[in-house]
Parts: sequence; C-alpha cells; structure tokens
Amino acid sequence: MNAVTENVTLSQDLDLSNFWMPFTANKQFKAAPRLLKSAKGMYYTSVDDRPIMDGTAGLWCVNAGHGRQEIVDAVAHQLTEMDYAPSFQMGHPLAFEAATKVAGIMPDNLDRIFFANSGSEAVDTALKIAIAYHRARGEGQRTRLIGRERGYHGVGFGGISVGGILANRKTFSANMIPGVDHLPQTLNISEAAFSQGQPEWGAHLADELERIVALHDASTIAAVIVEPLSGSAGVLVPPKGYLQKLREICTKHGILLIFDEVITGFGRLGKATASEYFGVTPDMIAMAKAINNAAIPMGAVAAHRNIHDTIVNNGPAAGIELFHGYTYSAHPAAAAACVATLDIYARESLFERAGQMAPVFEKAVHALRGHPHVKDIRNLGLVAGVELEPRPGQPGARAYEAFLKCFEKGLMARFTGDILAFSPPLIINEEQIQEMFSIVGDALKTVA
Ligand code: PXG
Ligand code: PLP
Repeated sequence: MNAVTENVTLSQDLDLSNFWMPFTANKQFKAAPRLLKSAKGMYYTSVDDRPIMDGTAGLWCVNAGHGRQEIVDAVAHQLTEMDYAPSFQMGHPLAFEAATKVAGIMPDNLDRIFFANSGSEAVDTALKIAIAYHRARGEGQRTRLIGRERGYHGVGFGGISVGGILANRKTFSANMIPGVDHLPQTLNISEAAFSQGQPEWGAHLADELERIVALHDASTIAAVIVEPLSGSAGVLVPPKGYLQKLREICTKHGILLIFDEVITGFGRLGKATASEYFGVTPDMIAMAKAINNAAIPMGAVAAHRNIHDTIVNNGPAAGIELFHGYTYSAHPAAAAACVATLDIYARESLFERAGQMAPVFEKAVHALRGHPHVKDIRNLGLVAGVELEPRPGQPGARAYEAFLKCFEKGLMARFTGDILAFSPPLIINEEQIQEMFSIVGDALKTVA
C-alpha cells in the first residue's frame, strides 16, 4: 500500500482533473493514481521509482519491448526531416515502403495496405471497403455485416455495432448502424475448462453462420468480421476447426471474411498473423498496435488485391475511387516507426521466439490452477486469460483487486470483468515468465 500512498504524494502538484481518462474508473483512479514515468525492455518504472514488469505489452501493443533505440532514431530522424506530409493526392516514400513491408508478412495476396491510426479506424475502414467492394461488383444490396457476441472491434459506431461487448454497446443501443447480426461467442467453460491451446469443443458454432445466412439471404450480406482469437473480452481461443468452417461458409456464399488482428497481429501467436498460425486466410485483415510497436498511433487494413482492384478498376478513369481516409493515414513518423519495428521483428526473429516461448508460458499460467478463485485458464501463443469466480453480487471486483495487488507487487496485468489477461512483450524470457506468474499466484492468495 506504500506505493499507492507515495504515488498520491508525488502527484500532489499534478492536476488530475482535466484528463478524462479512457476506459478508466476515473474517480477510483484519481483517488489513488498509478503513474508510470519510463519504460525499457520488459519493465516500466513508476513515478515512485518501482520497477513494474510489463505483463501486457502496454495494451497488447509493445511487442518488441520498450524503448527500442532503432525506433526512437527512425522517428526522430523522420520528424526532423519532414514532420508531416498529406496522403491525400500526395505521398512520401516511407508510406510506400511501410506498405510493402507490411504486405510482405501478410498471407497470400492480402497485399494492398490502407493506413489508419488505430484499431477502431482500421475496423471502420475494413467494413467500408467490404461494402464498397460489393457495390463496385454490382451487388450494392450486400450491406449487412455479421459480427460475434463478445467481439471487440474498437469504439467507432461501426466497431461497437459489429462488436458484442454489452458494456460498450448499451448506452448507444439506439444508435447502432443498421443491418448487423451476430454469431454466438465460442467460450463454454463447462465443456472446455482449462483448455490448453485450442479447445476441442465448439467448431459446430460456426454453423450458426448458415442459420444467419438463411435468415437474411446471402445476397444481403457484405462481410463477417471476427477476431481470430478474442482478446479484450477475456481471451477466447477459437475451437479447433471453427475458423476453417467460417471460411468455407463465407466462400460458399460470396461473403467477405474479415479477421480483426489488432491484437493477434505481429507475432502474438508465434507467426506474423493469426491467419498464418491457423492456416485460414481471410479477405481482409485489420491491424494496429504492434504494427509499429505502438511508438506512434497507427492502424492498417490489408485487403486482398482483388478487392482493391475491383474498387479501383471500377472507379472513374480519373478521380478518387474510394472516398475514405484520415488526415494522418501513413503519417511519416508512424510509417518510420513501422519500418523500424518490422526490421526488428525480422532481425530478432521475435515471432518465432514467441512461438518457442509459448509452451513455457502455457505451463506457467496453468500452474495457477487450484489457486484461490481460479475458475478457468485459457492460453495460446503468448496470450493467456485467468478467469476468476466473481464475488457474489460484485462482478469484476475480484479481478480489479487482483490487478491492484499485482501492480503493488510489481506487475502490470489487465482485467476485464473477472478475467485477468496476460500478453507480455515477445522478448520475455523464461525467468521473467516464471516471475510474472509467481507474482500473480501471490496476488491471488491475498485477494478476498
Ligand atoms: N479490434 C481489436 C480486436 C482490438 O483488440 C481494437 C480493435 C481497437 O483498437 P484501438 O487502437 O482503436 O483501441 C482493439 C483494441 C484490453 C484492451 O486490454 C484492448 C484493446 C484496446 C484497449 C484495451 O482489453 N483492443
Ligand atoms: N472533423 C473536422 C472538422 C475535420 O476537418 C476533419 C478532417 O479534416 C475531421 C473531423 C477528421 O479528422 P481525421 O482526418 O484526423 O480523422
């Protein structure tokens, strides 16, 4: 508790009132703030000079670890050379270089890259491209979008509409975009508790897509969007065969399949993409976060070249083909960070490293089975979720307390509802994996 008290002292000169914090319990936070001041490698340092192990790669985004000098140098150089250049009717070489590098690690033919500045924007972009694609093909009636329960696709109106997290939707329920339906979510603890890797149970849930298609008719459906592995909702690992079935059904009905890889992209599962890991190729991939190690905001969509060509070739001979883009699409500093980051991933074989560490990580997290309150543990690659039995009448309170206890003991974790989530930088070593879950184990023993 000392740490928290000291933080309050340190922040006495700091006015906390103006910053309306995102996805934060503002009142609770400002009463006992948790402030970080620097970061290097696997660790943050708090304002009271305590090392805090980064168990979550920031918000699932700092995959190469903190303070990478090559990225710092690339961004500093770029800002000195040219701070900003428009991407509307103008360009700069690094934007093209970044697109080529990203395309180079995408699955076959998903090599046309549209830049945005966040995952939410990447999702909006992918949904709009799907609708524009069908229209360009002369099937303008294909506008319906299918998401999934418990899906997280950011916070834009498109993203919350196809998303399936109630808390993010209920305030805005009357304002959702029309023509959306949802697949059922795939977690079933009574059938697949403590699954290591992909659960055996649940592939049949993909057949629900056939039911939805029969209800609305395929001719009205533009796209299905899913996270190949759901992160935000509490680490829901796809059942074996599930994604393959979704792919087959989409192909059969001419529906585009979009993978939201904002979390799974860039090595989280031991491959560049979850698509590559699962051997299932969607028509578009939305990404962000680790695309440039989160040094500068950036998101992107990788679209199959046929999607790009259909929209661009059916557009006017002279004139804009797709009325979409952001002031900061392919921002020079973000593009510089992207190129430097992808070079680090390749040079250090970080995706392979994540794949090699995954069994160690799996064993360490499953050793928490039997600890107080632990109801389920799920993992894949370098992602794990530890679901706790909720405190009666106080959903989320127990995981919040566990998160605070971890922070006091020097570990940054995430929680959503009563689920703790872990997704460390891919540079983590075996000793740090053991340290991380031993802190979690100790924290759980002290949680009421
Ligand atoms: N899609 C997915 C699959 C995501 O995980 C977004 C879209 C939105 O990205 P932006 O950059 O607009 O936030 C995300 C973001 C958490 C957590 O710990 C997860 C995200 C963001 C913040 C916190 O649950 N995912
Ligand atoms: N709002 C106004 C008034 C604008 O002029 C613009 C962009 O020019 C936007 C919103 C969109 O901003 P961005 O391109 O950064 O998404």
